[in-house]
Amino acid sequence: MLIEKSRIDEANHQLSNKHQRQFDYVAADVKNLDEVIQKIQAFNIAIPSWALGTGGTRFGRFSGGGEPRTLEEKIEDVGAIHALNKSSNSISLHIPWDIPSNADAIKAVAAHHGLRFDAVNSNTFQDQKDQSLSYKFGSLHHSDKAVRKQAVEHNIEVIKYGVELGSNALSVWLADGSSFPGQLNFRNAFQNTLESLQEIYAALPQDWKVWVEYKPYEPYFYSTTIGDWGQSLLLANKLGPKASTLVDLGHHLPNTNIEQIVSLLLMEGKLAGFHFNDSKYGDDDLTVGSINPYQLFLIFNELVEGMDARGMAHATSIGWMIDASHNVKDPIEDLLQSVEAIKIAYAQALLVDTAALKQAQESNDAVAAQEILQAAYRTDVRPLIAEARLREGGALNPLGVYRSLDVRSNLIKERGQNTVATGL
Ligand code: PSV
Ligand code: MN
Ligand code: MN
Repeated sequence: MLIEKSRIDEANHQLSNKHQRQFDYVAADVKNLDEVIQKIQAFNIAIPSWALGTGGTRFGRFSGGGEPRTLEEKIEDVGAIHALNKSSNSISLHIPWDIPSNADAIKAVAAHHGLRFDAVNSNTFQDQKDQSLSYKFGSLHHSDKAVRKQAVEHNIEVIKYGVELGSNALSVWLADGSSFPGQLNFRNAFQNTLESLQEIYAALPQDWKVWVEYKPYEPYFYSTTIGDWGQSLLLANKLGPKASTLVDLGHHLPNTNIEQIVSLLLMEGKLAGFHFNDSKYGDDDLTVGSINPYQLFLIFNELVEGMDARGMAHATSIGWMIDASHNVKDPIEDLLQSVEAIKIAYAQALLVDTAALKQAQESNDAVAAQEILQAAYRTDVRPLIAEARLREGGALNPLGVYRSLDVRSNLIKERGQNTVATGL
């Protein structure tokens, strides 16, 4: 264990009076206070295994030191995050970056930290050594049936690893696309993708799901075969009830109205879940809430309203995951910030006066609608989240405890300065 519970308790004790004052102030105006706190307590966000190392750029990579060298160490890092925030109770693996050589042993390490396995991710966007056919021109959409077969088999293998670990969803992101007009026949590429996904779908265990991620560009720059939510939804509808659309916030062209997309996917029962991150330009994978927290709040407002309308449990009906990684911050600190930002947006959305908003919408009162949304958005909900963490046994100030315990320096001593976690 990287973080002793007694150290968290000591730190909480020191902050206790200040917290109580701040909590009482905001709590006085919250209707259904206990229900709100309980919902925040139940809400967890999965951590991707590839976010625990410092991300590289096209131009270089600068290790922060003490990065996890093995899957066990990645799990240990997520365990530290969860011990502090009590909101990150699962890890999402990317195969083959994270091959579990002994599933039972890996499951035991995870259980020791109170963690389970979220969706497993396949990787057909890189060639692995010993791989016979190349993905240079795509994988599931490839013009060559043999390449498609290899990629389908990889996805089926990923499902097998997931089954052993107790996961129940396969997340598929394809880099498949083209960089020049004329390079690709769009319809053939789409049909090939559909057929390949149908083969993967047929291999899903009864209680499994497949989540189809979309992205408009990168690594190819003219077309992407699953480029937007329309293409993903088309595939998901053709595949069947186990298939749905995964929304990665960074996978939209600038200024796209993501909250509207989310609302309609939810209406159709086809919202698989999220890859949370933030961005200024494209798939920047920056810390959640660091650039556009209002957009995040508006997304959560649609989620809460749409889920309540359909009677869906917020915490468990869809997949909640971070997908962020960059080369500036300590990854554990970055992930603590991202989880906090997600919970802030969620808590603010829980405070929206839905009855008043509905009335404003029905009477076309745009001024009142804005006031209602922004009253919730401008509420400082941090004491509510801290209280929920406290009730779960976490830290009032996770980042503060992480820094005061010097966790990173200890990791560097144990693992070394020039460590490289597998991932991008
Ligand atoms: C692609 O940009 C992506 O968002 C997909 O989710 C991948 O699985 C992940 O990043 C890691 O490369
Ligand atoms: Mn993603
Ligand atoms: Mn991405």
